[in-house]
Amino acid sequence: MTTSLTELQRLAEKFETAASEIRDRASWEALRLEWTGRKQGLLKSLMGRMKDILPEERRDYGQGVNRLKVRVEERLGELGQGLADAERKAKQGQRALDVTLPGRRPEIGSLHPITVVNREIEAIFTELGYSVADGPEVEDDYHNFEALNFPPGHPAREMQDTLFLENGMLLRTHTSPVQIRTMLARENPPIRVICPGRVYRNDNDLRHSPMFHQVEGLAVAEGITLGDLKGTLEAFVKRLFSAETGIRLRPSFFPFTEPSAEVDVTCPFCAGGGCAVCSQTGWMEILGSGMVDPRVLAGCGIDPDRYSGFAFGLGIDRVAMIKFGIPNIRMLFDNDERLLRQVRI
Ligand code: 2NM
Repeated sequence: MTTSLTELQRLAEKFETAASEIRDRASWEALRLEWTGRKQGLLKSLMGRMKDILPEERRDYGQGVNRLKVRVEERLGELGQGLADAERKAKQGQRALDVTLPGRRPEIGSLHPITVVNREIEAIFTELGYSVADGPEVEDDYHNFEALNFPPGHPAREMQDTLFLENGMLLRTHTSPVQIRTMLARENPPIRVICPGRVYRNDNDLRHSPMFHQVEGLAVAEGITLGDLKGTLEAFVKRLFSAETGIRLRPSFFPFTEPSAEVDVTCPFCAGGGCAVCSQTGWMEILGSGMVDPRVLAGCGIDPDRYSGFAFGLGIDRVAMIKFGIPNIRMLFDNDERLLRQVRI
């Protein structure tokens, strides 16, 4: 045998050894490139040597290179197929569904304390025959102040309390404008409505958040008295806190009610005995209320000589803090899951 044929023989054996050692895609790819690479592949350069071979040996040499090429391609194909099969099997193994494993329990969310209290309040008043209304959070001066009998220079209208927008509108400072809109829209009393929602004030410290939640209630009909207000609020707080809860009314002032009263409830923590939460007074202030001022009724097209009404308002956030023992209003708006997890209904 000539040198070049011996050389081919030696290379073929080298290939077989290398091929038998292939275990993974990377070494297979390296071997494939080494042998069949279009530019630098061994087979290519063996072909290129043809012109240096003695003319009488060319035929044998050519055939030898060709046989080697066929063998290399066949073996690489075989190995490649084997690797692909193994890869597919491994993937299927990963995806396999083990039906004997226990199911994954879905994470159950909880309602925000404000939502819980809001729903409770809506349920109580719906049972008492009230409907629930809502309205815009961006309001105008008329619905937020003027219709509620705020005089032009009233301090509550000032910048330090109200958040004004650049277009002359404002963020409602209470939900009373919804009650005004309700009175304006209805043909005639009786009206019984509560208006829960977000309200805004230019206040931001440990006890105040610039956005908070209110519910206001309104009842207008013939012959409504302060006694109706008192009985309604008493029934309400007994449902909201407990049957033992009592109320007391203290004279107060609001531009939109006359007379007006602050409403205290017996402290839900000490049942009126006095504790740290109620500063030893036995009472907690939670509501503002009063008989709707005749000027407000008249402004909404309701004859104050025929109809009277009471109204009240309370902060939902404050009630949620009391009911769930939340010490800081900020905790209501931090979205810390640890707080949300503790509120279970
Ligand atoms: C309160 C306290 C007292 C109130 C009055 C009205 C309306 F529109 F009828 F005049 N709505 N809400 C009212 C009365 C609200 O919140 C502390």
